[in-house]
Amino acid sequence: MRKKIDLSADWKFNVGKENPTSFKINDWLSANIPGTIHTDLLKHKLIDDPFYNDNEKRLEWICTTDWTYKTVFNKPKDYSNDLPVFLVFEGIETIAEIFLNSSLLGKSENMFLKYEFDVSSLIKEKENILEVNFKSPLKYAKGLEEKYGKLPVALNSERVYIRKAQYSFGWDWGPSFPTMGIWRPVYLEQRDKIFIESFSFTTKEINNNNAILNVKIKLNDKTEEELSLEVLLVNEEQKYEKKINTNAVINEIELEIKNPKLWWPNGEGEQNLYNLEINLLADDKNFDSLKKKIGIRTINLQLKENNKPTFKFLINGKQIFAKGVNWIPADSFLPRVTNEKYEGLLKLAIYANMNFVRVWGGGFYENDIFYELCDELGLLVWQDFMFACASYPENEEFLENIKEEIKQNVQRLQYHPSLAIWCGNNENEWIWFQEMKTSYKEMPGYKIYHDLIPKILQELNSSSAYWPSSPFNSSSPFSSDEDPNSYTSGNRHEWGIWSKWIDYSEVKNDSSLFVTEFGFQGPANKKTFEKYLSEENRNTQNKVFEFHNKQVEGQERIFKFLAGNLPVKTDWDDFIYLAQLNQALALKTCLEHWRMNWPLTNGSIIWQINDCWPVTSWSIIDSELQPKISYHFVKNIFNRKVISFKRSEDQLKLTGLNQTDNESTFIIDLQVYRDRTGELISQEKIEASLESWSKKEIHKMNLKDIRETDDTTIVASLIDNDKVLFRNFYSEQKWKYKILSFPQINIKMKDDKTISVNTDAPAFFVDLFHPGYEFSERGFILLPGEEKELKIMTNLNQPLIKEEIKIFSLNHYLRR
Ligand code: BMA
Repeated sequence: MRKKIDLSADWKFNVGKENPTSFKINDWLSANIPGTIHTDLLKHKLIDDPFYNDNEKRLEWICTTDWTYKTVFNKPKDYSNDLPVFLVFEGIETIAEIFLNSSLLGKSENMFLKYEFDVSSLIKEKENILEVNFKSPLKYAKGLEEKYGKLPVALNSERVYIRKAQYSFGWDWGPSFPTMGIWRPVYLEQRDKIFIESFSFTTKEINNNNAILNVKIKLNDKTEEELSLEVLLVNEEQKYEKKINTNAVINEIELEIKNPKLWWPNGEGEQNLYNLEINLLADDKNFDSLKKKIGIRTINLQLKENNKPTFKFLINGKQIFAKGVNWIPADSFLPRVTNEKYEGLLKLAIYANMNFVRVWGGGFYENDIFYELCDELGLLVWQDFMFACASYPENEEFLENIKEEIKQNVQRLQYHPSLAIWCGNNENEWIWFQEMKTSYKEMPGYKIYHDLIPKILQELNSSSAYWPSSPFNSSSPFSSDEDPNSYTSGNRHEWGIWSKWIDYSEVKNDSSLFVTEFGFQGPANKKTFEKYLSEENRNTQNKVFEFHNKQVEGQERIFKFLAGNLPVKTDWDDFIYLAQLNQALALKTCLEHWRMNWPLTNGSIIWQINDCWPVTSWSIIDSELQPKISYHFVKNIFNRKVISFKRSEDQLKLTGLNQTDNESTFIIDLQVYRDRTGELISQEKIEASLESWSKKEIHKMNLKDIRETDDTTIVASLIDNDKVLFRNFYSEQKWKYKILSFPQINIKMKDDKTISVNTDAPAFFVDLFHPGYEFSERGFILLPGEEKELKIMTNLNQPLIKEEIKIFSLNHYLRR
């Protein structure tokens, strides 16, 4: 059996050999492992908070300096002298030499690799000195760029020469902190002479309530003696086992399961998991064992339907509409991301009716906890390999390095039921095609995604789909279109809107088959910014505030689109509310268009769910884990049943979409309001029956019949069990031109967990702000006669005083 001893205690750090600054530490200082140099310096108050104001500017020296980490440990007493001892680093960021008792064990050159050293001949009983000497990643990458030549790369160019999370060099939403450190656990491990080196698990097929499963087990070596391998699969009700005798290195075991409990993504069924246990036995001795949670499910990416291109996922043979988000690293300093933070963010995705999350290629292969949570919660994972927005080197050394990276990470993640698709990279082909105006086949790095990765995936028995890049167009047989970001086939990134300065209303012309990126910026929440910006910087055209938006002309776009749609106000609180509201309206408009464009469109994945620091970005949840207004709009439009208005000539049509497995009666309360007076002009109740997975026109209105349409807002509520399940609206006039009546909004304290609100006139996009408390909904439409309950989301020991709540609504800015 394995004996694992954690080595994260008692580390110290100091400046390393090369130090271009005058910075000195007299005594070795305590370090946190896993950790980074930045967080260790911060812990000792040797630097100011890197996220505060523009402190980033003054911290570059940290990454041009070398650093040394060391610890002293004793050999574990119960380790046998007859078996090897391994020293395992699950992650080193990035360029380092590792010494044990002054002997060089090896070098690390890839942050995405696990490094393992046989230290049997070097380890002493007592006082082993382990030292890790970090070299500047910037100098390393620059050195290789000088040697091999500059490649066409977006953002910092030398980053492509180092296997380190690419966002750490700075991105259009993230600061540049290319940090160093032992960023994942380090431990000693002793194993028996024969052990399980790796395994894979796949669902080969499911038919007639029978599942055929395949487990592949690789041992580290072959043996003379006969061993047996036992595979157990257990859930609360079922238990399956199979045992084989073996002395081979590679072993394959097939299991047939009757009436399996299938794993489904969120909204489609339960997330049934089984405990998989593999035991390697000889007579009565257990040499090694492994335990994982697996799920039984098949995943297919369908690219063709009725001889036309499509892009849709079938889970256990059943279609889904992919509703999801792009995920970026949850901090600039990865070891700080707690399990609670992962859980908080992913649960928010589920709460917003999502079923998909894309791990974007400029970050890192996420921690195990991320995929375990996705399995448990039902979030399908689109997993990029870690290459983004660039051409990549193709020299032998580089290719060898990434081969091991691909192998290790595929082996680590392959078995998760949530893992739906592997993707070669983010935007490399598309950027090449746009910038170089030639075929992406000429792009340096091409063979990584079109040859090397697919081969390794096949060798390693991965059952998930593979797609070379996002976006990518498989062109033939449907067309000879060479643009990787095309409507003709494959998936798309919609960045005309926002990045190319096009307004979100133009989404109506987008006929993407599947959208893996689109987005719209909004500022972080007021409390979040106020924690990281000193008072004099809380101003919409302040340099330090703009420094917390990393896109070139990001802030300019916010103002342009605000001016196009909503009133422009530059006072701090007003600006944050209105800019967040505009982001919310933008995402709602786009998502609604693609949902209603089903079955041509089969998925829309928002750029981006989270942030790695306090910033104005495309995220829908800020770095303090506080949802922006957009988050609530997304949650609403990702409902499985929606209703949508569309104007065609003089008619206004209301269409229903039922993406549930049951036929459903849509009960709709349709109310027409006069804007200036807030008067209810008409109210109708509409009922329609919609088959499972169908869409149909429910109601038609003649616009000519509505007088003064420019002074009118129509609100349609989908009623379920006497509650509003979903609400939508139509306004002929742009919001910015409207004049709205001023509502009297009242807040009542219900109990210590709930408040309620009501109004005497229609109130649009109500948001309640309290300096201490958060509420369960933001940006909602409140109609007269309604009593809307909101949950208090924060646990504070002091009572909530309702007079401290500031009420925002669009009516406040558009009053007569
Ligand atoms: C796409 C992404 C990211 C980027 C985002 C916003 O290009 O893949 O690289 O952050 O758009 O510009």
